[in-house]
Amino acid sequence: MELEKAIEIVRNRSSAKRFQHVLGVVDAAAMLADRFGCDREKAMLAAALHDIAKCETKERLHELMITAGLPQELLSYQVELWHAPVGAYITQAELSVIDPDILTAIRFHTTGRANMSLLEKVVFLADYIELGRTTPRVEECRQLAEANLDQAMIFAYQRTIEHLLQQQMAIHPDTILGYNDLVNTGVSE
Ligand code: DGI
Ligand code: FE
Ligand code: FE
Repeated sequence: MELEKAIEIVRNRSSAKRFQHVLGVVDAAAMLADRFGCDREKAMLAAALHDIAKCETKERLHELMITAGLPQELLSYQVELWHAPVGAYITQAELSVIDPDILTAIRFHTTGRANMSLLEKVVFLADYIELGRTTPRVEECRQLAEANLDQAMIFAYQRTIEHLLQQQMAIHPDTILGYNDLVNTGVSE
């Protein structure tokens, strides 16, 4: 699928604010892809599509989680986690994208997971650091991302997990597994 076409489809399914975020993520993904040797076209396409389901209603997301047979355990977590697997599903079912790298990058863009591919990391981090983000300390994360993808990922995880703890929100196991995997890298048995 062509990037321009994907962007147009997402524009039609998003609020103006969400669409601006998506454009920011596409830019950030291109930059990170070049920097860390990831396929630029794939990174930009996955970034363009990552929040394709974000503006669906909670009811519609819930319905798709069930009818598409997506992981039901997610239904016991915040609705924020549903748009990622639903987005991957819509991308495959409605846009006929079949590239598994792109689909998993969309599917795991919110929680991450253990053993993330380079493309998954690029989309996850681009989502966190895109220039429209005003999250506290995001500038420190952008600095880390200048040189070290994994250190920037760890920083993003630290901030997200801190936030979830502070808000007394559940932490999905994939969030923990993604964080553990990054901090364990390089530690031998
Ligand atoms: O869709 P975006 O807003 O661009 O960003 P996102 O897909 O990373 O979603 C961010 C939201 O997801 C934010 O409110 C925190 C939440 N989140 C991330 N990891 C977890 C989580 N929420 C829960 N409950 N558990 C998690 O592990
Ligand atoms: Fe998202
Ligand atoms: Fe996003």
